[in-house]
Amino acid sequence: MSRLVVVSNRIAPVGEGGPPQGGLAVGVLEALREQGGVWLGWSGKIVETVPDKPRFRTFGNITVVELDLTQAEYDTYYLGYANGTLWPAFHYRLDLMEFSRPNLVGYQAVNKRFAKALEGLLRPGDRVWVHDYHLIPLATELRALDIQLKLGFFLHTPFPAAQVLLGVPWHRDLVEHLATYDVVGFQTERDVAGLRDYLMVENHGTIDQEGNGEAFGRKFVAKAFPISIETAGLVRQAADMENSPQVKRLRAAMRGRRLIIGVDRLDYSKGLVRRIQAVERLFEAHPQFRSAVSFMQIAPPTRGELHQYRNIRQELEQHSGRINGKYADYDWMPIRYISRSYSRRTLAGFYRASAIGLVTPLIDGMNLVAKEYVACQDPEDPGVLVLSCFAGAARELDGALMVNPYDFEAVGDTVAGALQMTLGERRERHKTLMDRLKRWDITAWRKAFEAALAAV
Ligand code: ADQ
Repeated sequence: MSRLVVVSNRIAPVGEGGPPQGGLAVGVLEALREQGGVWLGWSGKIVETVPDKPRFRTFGNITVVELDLTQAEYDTYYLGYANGTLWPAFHYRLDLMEFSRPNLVGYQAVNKRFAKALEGLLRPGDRVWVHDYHLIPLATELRALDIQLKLGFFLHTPFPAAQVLLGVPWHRDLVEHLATYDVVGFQTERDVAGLRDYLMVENHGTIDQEGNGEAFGRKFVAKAFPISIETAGLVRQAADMENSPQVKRLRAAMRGRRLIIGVDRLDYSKGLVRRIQAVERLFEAHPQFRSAVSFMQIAPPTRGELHQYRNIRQELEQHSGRINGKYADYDWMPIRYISRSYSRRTLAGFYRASAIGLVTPLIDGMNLVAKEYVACQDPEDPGVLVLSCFAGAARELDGALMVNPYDFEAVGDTVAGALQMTLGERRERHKTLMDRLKRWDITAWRKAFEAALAAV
């Protein structure tokens, strides 16, 4: 059987009893265990000089290959280009995008080094599956080494509209790299359309309605494969956590009040300030909910070295402080803003204990929190998902209450409506959502991608 070779910036802990893992890790590990294979990525370590050879570890039929980065590589490839140029641009924030030639050079050099490390590991018949914006040029580097294996790529972020992509210097190279893969997977049709429009506007090629692409003299397949969650596992975990000490403590702290929950990485794409303003609107325009509900936002910091991330926390603290100052009572706190992280198990219990899941990114590739919130509900008494129409997940989760996150007043009013929804409607919506998540879980996602790669 041919092996699967997965390449991503970071590798999830494999077989070492590490922290419980999220959707992608579960899906990828399941595929690797079934077929045997290799997972290559950055170790997370920064070293003075990189060793001549990558480190190998073997767990049954899976080989994990770890590469270290130098400080300069981390600064240019990871912080500079991947997270300082591509992440903001792909999330429609050209105003936050920074670009420098040394960062681009560093990004290309690390991709070249990843390709070199792979070269010695690949065997005839292997299928290579590359993940995310850190590694877009990898196909070009592998082809330059005369590797003729099937190469697939999956983009976890949105792919922006043509007008936005045109703002990224060297955009043509990026798209040419993408077209070098055999299969380019996106989260939604919106993202496929972004690539299609760009190729048309710039006169580089076409993608037909079936996803067959032709550009820069190459043929490829570009399709939507919406990532999902390990639905069955989460359903069990949330039920198991119902009577856990953590959930009991949370319920005791709520003292019979209902909970609205938000869970995100602290990122400007997640719409956190407007979300807090929506909660302010809820308490302002719907006073019956004062003292009756609280909003808990869990948002541990990420990418703290980048200045674009430094002010978000402060801004959130200011808004929460102001709203708490305005509405709090001696026995009630309207907003709890928590910047530590919790295990996936604990989060599953917290989701189940929450009447509303408030997921309002300004734009998001998919947003797995939305799907996880739904899977963790008690089907007999489910909570309501309030979801941004700009999350990739909105395309599938039509049982949610859809909102425009920029209209925070409407979001606040929608939350008020959700808090008053009848049990019958909540059950009906939850059933619609669960039908989708049971049919299309993480296994279905990765099998669809693998089938597309096998078919080329
Ligand atoms: P993220 O931007 O990290 O992922 P998201 O999909 O919401 O966004 O979360 C990924 C995982 O991290 C989920 O399993 C979630 O539970 C977990 N997570 C998020 N916030 C957390 C927190 N505060 N504490 C603990 N765990 C937390 C990127 C893209 C998304 C896309 C995913 C997967 O930006 O659009 O859905 O990849 O493709």
